[in-house]
Amino acid sequence: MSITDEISENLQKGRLKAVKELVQKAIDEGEGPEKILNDGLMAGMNVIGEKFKNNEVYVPEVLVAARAMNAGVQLLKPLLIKDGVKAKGRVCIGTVRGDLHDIGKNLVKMMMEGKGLEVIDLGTDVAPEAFISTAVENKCDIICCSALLTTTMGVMGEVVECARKAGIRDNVKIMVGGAPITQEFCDAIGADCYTSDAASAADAAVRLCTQE
Ligand code: B1M
Repeated sequence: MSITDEISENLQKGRLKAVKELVQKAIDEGEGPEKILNDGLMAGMNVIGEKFKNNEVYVPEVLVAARAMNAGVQLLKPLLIKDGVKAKGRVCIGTVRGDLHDIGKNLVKMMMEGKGLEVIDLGTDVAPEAFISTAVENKCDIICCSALLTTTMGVMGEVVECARKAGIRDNVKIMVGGAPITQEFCDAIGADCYTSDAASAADAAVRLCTQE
């Protein structure tokens, strides 16, 4: 079994200590951080997600797997973020109102910081008004919204509408993402950019901040 498969297996069992040890071992052996993230941690979390959907595991098992995932991600963080990169722009990010999923949002934040963007993290369960007031107060170039639930993705449309009502729609870009989000949805709510994963989100954000 490859080391990334071992990481995935242990993450699925919520074995935080083993996941940390294996991630560190993979790093020490020279495995790339993106490969450890994608083939190890995220692969394991996808299996848990499928089992959750099929009622083969329940919230407590998902939570311990999420804890193990976070522990592994923390070890990868310094490798995914390059030091000393000059800020290319400022964004605020959050998971929308009613939604507590933050692992993907945290990955997007990490990748954006790695590309030299200044990121204001609003956390989870963020009201549309909070995105707007933060963007205004901090002169953000982009508002980034994450949603993992079909029941909360509609809040992204409210963020776009709130930005319009506040008169800042022409000054701020709005990026959306998360498992249920699609390009069609992004177009339908009038957001500016959809990306399916954290690395593409960071690339797109740099493009949006540097193009005038
Ligand atoms: Co939840 N949950 N959950 N959950 N959970 C899902 C999302 C679900 C798909 C599981 C399933 O049924 N298969 C399902 C949603 C169904 C639906 O709406 N269609 C679900 C449900 C139903 C629920 C509850 C309602 C369960 C309940 O209580 N009955 C509940 C809701 C709580 C709430 O939010 N109000 C709930 C709770 C939880 C936990 C708390 C137990 C835990 C969250 C812990 C945490 O985040 N701290 C949890 C988890 C872990 C999951 C799964 C298993 C994994 C999510 C995850 O972290 N994936 C998930 C199943 C799945 O997705 N396979 C599931 C790893 C992460 C890296 O991926 O977040 O997709 P993701 O991020 C990706 C991309 O989407 C993208 O980049 C990331 C990686 O490159 N991305 C962006 C994300 N945001 C972006 C923003 C961007 C661009 C890209 O631009 C701004």
